[in-house]
Amino acid sequence: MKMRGAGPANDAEDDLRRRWVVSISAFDALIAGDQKIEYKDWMPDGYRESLIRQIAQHAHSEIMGMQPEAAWISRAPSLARKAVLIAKVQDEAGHGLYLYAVAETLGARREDLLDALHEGRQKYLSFINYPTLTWADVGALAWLTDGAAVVNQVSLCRTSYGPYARALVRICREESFHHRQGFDLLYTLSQGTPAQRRSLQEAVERWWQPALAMFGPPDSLSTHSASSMAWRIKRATNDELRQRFVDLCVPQAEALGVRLPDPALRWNPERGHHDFTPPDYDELMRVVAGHGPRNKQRLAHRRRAHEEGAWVREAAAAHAAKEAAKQAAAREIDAQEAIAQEVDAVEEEWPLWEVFVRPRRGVGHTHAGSLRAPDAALALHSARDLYTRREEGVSLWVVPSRSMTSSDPEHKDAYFAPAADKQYRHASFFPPPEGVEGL
Ligand code: FAQ
Repeated sequence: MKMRGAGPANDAEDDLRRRWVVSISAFDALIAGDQKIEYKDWMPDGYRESLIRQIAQHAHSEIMGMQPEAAWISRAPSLARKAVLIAKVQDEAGHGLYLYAVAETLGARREDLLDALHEGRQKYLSFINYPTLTWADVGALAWLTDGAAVVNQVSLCRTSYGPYARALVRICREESFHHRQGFDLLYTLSQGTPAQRRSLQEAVERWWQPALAMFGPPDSLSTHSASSMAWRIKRATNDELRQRFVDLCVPQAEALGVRLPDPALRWNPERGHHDFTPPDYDELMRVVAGHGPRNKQRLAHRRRAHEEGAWVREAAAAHAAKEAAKQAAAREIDAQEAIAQEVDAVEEEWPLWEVFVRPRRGVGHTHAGSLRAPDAALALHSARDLYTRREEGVSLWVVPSRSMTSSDPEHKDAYFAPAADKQYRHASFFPPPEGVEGL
């Protein structure tokens, strides 16, 4: 029963609350049933914000991640390696684009996300702030950090947000090429000279820790893992993924003949996993805070690239506006054609007839007007009702309008203007002699 005094405001609040309960139950049921949430679905604000945060950082990492390798494109030791590196760097730009587009489905604006990156308000993964000192670093970076990215992102392919999951399936397919070509590069070095093998070992030593740190802080210190796991944004914790990565790397390192730089690294038969030294989180936090060896250069380069690319964005926007105007004009023409087609259809079923009435015997039929009718008999009936209701005529003609040919209004002058040079056509041109009549 409704309480006395419960006004419209309370009704509206109740309704809102009821709808919210229905929405959150539907959302919880989808998550519990391991179903995907799509962008039109209702979702809690926290879920949306957490996704935007993670996806934006992921996108930033992809486009920032182009830099350590792009520096080696001009120095690649063969055309084949150069082509592969170009393709990889281009893929990373592409991954950034897929991911910014996913963040946009959640209501984020790409310009805002890029501003946040450029102003240091949003993070990107710390490994990007380390230098690629030698060609072997290019291989180690790809083998280890792309390897870590694959481990993380294969798990994220099952994330609960549909557009993110679908983008990740595509990204993972490309990342496995990145990972593989890195291993191939290192394998080639491992078969080379002692100096090449040395550079391989040194590069792996430089990249092992940054790769381990890609999985984030330990679970006990992770800010977002609990909520992200509950919402199934993340499908495995930071430590679970890190362990998976180490277990995969050990046999690959053996194939490369390279030593992973961790004295504590060994197989633990009881756990069925390798024990290893976790990454140095103080260092991770230092680098994330902007004090890594390349933070300043990477961000400065990124800002410069963004500024230098402004004309491309402006040109693309101008082109898009022009195309939109063209399409609007085409739509207008389409609309006109649709009207014309409609008119044609009416014309087919209910053609137009011209009505001529003879007012009395002995005079010609004169045009009285037009009407629509499906056939001649009905046109005649209608013409009688319309034009001779008051005994205006003694005879009627109905003629299909389309059977009539008329002069073109544009030819009015040529057809009808009195020809000044043909006055002789008028009788008045020939004045009769005085006194002559009857002419
Ligand atoms: N560096 O509470 P958690 C690629 C931040 S790149 C910097 O555990 P969460 C291209 C974290 O964001 C691969 N920051 O956070 C490439 C959070 O900061 P916030 C890109 C880090 O989100 C490859 C705070 O610490 N892949 O493929 C790092 O639950 C090779 C607390 O951490 C992805 O981004 C770090 N290492 O878990 C190019 C995967 N770790 O937001 C060239 C998607 C943590 O509170 C060569 N992301 N932080 O300010 C994820 O899976 C997650 O976001 C984690 C972090 C696992 C990174």
